Amino acid sequence: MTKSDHVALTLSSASIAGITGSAAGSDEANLSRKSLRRSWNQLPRCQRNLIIMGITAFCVTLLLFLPGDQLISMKDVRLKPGAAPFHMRREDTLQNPHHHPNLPPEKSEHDLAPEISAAVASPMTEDRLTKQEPNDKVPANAVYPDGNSAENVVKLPETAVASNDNINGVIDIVNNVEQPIDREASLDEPTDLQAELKEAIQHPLNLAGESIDSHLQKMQNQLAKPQHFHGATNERQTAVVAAFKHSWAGYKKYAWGHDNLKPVSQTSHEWFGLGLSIVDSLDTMYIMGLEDEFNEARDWVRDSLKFHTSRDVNLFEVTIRVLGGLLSAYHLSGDHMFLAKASELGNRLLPSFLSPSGIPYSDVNLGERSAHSPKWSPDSSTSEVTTIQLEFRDLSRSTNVPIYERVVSIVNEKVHALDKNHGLVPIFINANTGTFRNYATISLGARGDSYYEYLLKQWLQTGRKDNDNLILDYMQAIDGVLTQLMRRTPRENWVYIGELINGHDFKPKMDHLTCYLPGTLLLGHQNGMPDSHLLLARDMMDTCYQTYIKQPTQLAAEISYFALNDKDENDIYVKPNDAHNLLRPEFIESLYYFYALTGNRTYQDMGWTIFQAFEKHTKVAAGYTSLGNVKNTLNTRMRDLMESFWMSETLKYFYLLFSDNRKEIDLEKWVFNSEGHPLPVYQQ
Ligand code: DMJ
Repeated sequence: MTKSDHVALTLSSASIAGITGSAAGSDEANLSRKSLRRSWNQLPRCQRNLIIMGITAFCVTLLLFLPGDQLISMKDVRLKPGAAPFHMRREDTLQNPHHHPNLPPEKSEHDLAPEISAAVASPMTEDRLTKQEPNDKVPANAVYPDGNSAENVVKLPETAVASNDNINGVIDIVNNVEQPIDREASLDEPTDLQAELKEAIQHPLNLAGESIDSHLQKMQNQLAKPQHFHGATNERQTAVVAAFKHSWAGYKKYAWGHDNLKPVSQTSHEWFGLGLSIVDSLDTMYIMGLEDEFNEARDWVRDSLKFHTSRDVNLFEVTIRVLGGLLSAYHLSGDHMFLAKASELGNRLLPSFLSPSGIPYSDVNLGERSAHSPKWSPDSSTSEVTTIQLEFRDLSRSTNVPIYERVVSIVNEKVHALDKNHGLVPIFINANTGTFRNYATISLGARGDSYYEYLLKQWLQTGRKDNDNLILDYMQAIDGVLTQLMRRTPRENWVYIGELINGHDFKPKMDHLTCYLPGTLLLGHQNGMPDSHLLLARDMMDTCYQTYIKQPTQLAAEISYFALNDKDENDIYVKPNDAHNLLRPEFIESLYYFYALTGNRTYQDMGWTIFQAFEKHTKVAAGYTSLGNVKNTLNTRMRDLMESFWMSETLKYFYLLFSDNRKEIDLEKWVFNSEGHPLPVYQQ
């Protein structure tokens, strides 16, 4: 018997037994098998070849007639070359991490130890999280490595990932992969999308072919209902409300209708000419129960907020501050005037998406309705093009007009398909070519930060879908943070996140902006992300707090550096040019998440220390000012600017951090955009 005969016999036997399913019939089966084989062998070779070709042709025809979605689902399970640590097992791709809020059910606490192999103990004391139920599963001595093996650090679900080639192919064919609102629309030709875009741009006062007002009128019973807040309930909250009122009074007196207040010179500062401080503060006032202030701001928005001036604005900044501010005010107050304004603004921002690649241009002229790359560079910032999705999606969901969500979903897919460094992205991307800039820095600070934030938050906003690229990219990125960017200082073991200059040279520098990460990591962990995320979150909280309390003013500098070895005098230090403080919110935001998700009041106390430092060093007669130097209490060099995020974010997060009700904003139902504006979570 030849080798091929043996194979044929074995296969045939198995299949016949399978079909008959009966041991009693095995003799009969043997006979018929033998006679079949004999007849087959008696056929001339050319006839046998013809039969084989016929069967092959039949199979190919069958494949061609399979429904399209079956073919795509077959594509999904193809390997992505070199995509470790993802390994292929189809059944694992169906596992939603949300269903496993801590460890997978089959794992005990003991099993955690090898998974987060031994390294240096965290300086974070365990009692910080002791009151929190879900986090209690983490052993008190749990540590995680700062070595170089991704697999040892984070166990991602073993997952099938479509290859970049596949994804590009799908995009080319259907123009848009992710279309949660209207799957039919995703099958449009690219020209239909362009036509729809142009229609919205040409008629900014329309929604879906009719006036915004009549469109919203028809949606009456789908519009948001007002939310109720009680106002301050304790001394700390009352102090924050007083700080807000002081800021607002100065702004009102010296800068009303302008973007920002210059509280030292008592003048105004213009950036986009959109009354940024008013729009950015609406939801803070609503949450704080400041009814009079909210109403005067509301009237200004209704009567004076105009978008038709010919002026370049930054797509990202206007999206997170103005579009996000209007949408949040709408969802909290139920006043659809805010939604109408948001719709007009959304239409006027759309020209940014008329780039050859679909990656938006950074600058858009709201009046002329045209867009372009920044004057100083051909590239957009990566964090900017990936931090507009929550807002545009919410606009689509709120108005039932899909175009806004469609354009930002295309950005998601394009960025997803690009090659990354262990899930980490370069900080510049070109809107014409749709590719990252070669050798650009990798950073969790400026120009990179909220790319990672919005991966998680978009996934939360859309109902935490199984096997979603957003959450897979997020997990891979945090794996990259752990293996490529995280280090500890030599003496005090402070954990920090450095940068990769040119994409590979490690620099021990961390922007204050990066201090948003611990809060985001904890939010992710609460929603099923691995325990290594929690451990990093806790260690980073410690470090970020140190960047405040190590300074004589107890205020953090814009940028901190970390010792690489014993030769550096201090483990954490600040260079003279980086010693400014812009009243930024990121660390307060993280404190808020830690309190809201654990109930541990230690975080409130940490926040109170910092709040008092702001009161002491940044408060002036007309508001609160940024500082030029946090390193010397006698020479803080006031910089004379109160950015809108002070009232939008910093004071809002302080207020919520000090709340007696840690669920004053329920994080199961709301997701904060990058400017601190809560937007509703959708079920899908
Ligand atoms: C804010 O405008 C937003 O938080 C943004 O994402 C980052 N920078 C500022 C606050 O620092």
